[in-house]
Amino acid sequence: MIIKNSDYAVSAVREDQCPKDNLPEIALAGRSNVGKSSLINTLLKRKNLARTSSQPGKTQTLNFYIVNEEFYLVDVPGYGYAKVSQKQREAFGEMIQDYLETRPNLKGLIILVDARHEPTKDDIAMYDYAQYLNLPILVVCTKMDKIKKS
Ligand SMILES: Nc1nc2c(ncn2[C@@H]2O[C@H](COP(=O)(O)OP(=O)(O)OP(=O)(O)O)[C@@H](O)[C@H]2O)c(=O)[nH]1
Ligand SMILES: [Mg+2]
Repeated sequence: MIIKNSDYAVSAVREDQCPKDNLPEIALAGRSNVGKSSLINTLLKRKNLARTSSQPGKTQTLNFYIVNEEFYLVDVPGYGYAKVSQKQREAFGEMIQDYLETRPNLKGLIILVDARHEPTKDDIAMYDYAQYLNLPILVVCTKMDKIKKS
């Protein structure tokens, strides 16, 4: 696919804040710090469109990026980040669950896993959950460059 243009569109924490132009969406889910925002930048050939950080917990809202005026990539807050409070974790969980379960525009989910480790319990739960929701899933391994060639 040729990326002709891309732009930040909107951030949302509730369905009524999501885009209303009825374009298809592909969301990125995965552990905090696994590289979701970085992958959006790489795919769109943009350096800093999605904000990244070496500190986990950077992305805290559903961030919509419009691509070719045709579809959205949706950056989702990461899971498994120990430093957020239990209450905040529950709120994140609810927001993500709401989005994944009720958003008709959502056509597929990219699940990112850190190639250096076995999938975590949360990774497996996310995969099972996406399957249960009948969402087409693409698993992407990140941080391959950190693995020794041998
Ligand atoms: N070496 C290496 N570093 C990566 C890779 N992908 C991401 N990173 C780095 O990992 C850190 C986290 O990346 P982010 O893209 O912010 O991660 P995120 O999944 O969006 O994290 P949250 O927003 O906290 O959920 C940053 O320092 C990135 O530069 C990769 O494939 N290889
Ligand atoms: Mg992020």
